[in-house]
Amino acid sequence: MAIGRVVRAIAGFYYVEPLEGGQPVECSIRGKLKLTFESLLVGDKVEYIHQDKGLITAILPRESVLKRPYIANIDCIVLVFAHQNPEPSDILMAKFIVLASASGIPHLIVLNKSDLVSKSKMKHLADAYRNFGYQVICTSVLNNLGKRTLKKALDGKTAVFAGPSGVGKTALVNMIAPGFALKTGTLSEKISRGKHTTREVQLLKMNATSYIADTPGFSQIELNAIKPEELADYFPDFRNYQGECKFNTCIHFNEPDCQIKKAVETGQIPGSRYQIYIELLQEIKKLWDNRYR
Ligand SMILES: Nc1nc2c(ncn2[C@@H]2O[C@H](COP(=O)(O)OP(=O)(O)OP(=O)(O)O)[C@@H](O)[C@H]2O)c(=O)[nH]1
Ligand SMILES: [Mg+2]
Ligand SMILES: [Zn+2]
Repeated sequence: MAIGRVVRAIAGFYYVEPLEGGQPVECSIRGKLKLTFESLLVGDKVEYIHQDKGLITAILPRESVLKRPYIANIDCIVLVFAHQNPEPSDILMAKFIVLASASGIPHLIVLNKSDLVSKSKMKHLADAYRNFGYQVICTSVLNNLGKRTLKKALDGKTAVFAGPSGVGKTALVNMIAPGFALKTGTLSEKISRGKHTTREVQLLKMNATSYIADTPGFSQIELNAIKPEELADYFPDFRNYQGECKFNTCIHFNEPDCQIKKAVETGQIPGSRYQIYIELLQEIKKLWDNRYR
């Protein structure tokens, strides 16, 4: 009996990398086990036997599950966006960040393709998100900007790279771990082929204690797991004003005596930031209204 980690899952086969390192073993799942669990995910730690064939005999308890990308036992979400090509959208970024916050898993923001914008533009975007309370690392695969900082941030962790297609998630993995030589694709290739370059979630072992998962990009984000009254909790820059509103059920929308709205009026919270909150709130409200109609 050995213990390993699922690093890939393809068509009912699971590639299990021994915890102590070495080549992944192609495994199937013991029939009896199949009846007792919903799904086996990349990232899961398992017991397996490897005789002539590999067979997974038990799944170790999960520490965490991320729904999108679907992966287990992650302790850091790296939200990757590009300074340009594709242009970053505040709304899309906010949605990614809200989902990551709601998962309870620590997360940080990487702003890639820094070489495509001026230094001041790069700093402007990064500082905006830093001021909201997020950790931000600017990177460029072209000139290795941020390489050391990113490596250090991920050391000893199992991190997943998530973000829209074409922002350079795979290119960043290659920058940190050139040995894997993963396939990247230009934006125009992605558009003309209508598909993403990375097609599956794959966990890569960096060293004895660090893993990185590369994942396919996505930009359709449904916030249906978020309740309207929870949303403000995922805006760390709102935290100072929360709990001070007249109604303790305040969602900072139409209510009177709202401290968040007051902070917007006095300029402590930028109006543009509040607008993003409202846009997300309305989307979530619509989802909930449809659900309970
Ligand atoms: N100028 C510049 N181009 C970059 C940088 N990083 C990645 N690219 C390019 O951006 C394109 C997309 O990179 P990928 O790594 O395939 O993007 P991805 O996020 O993995 O995309 P999916 O796998 O489709 O989700 C490629 O042509 C890369 O060469 C960067 O820092 N600067
Ligand atoms: Mg990719
Ligand atoms: Zn309020």
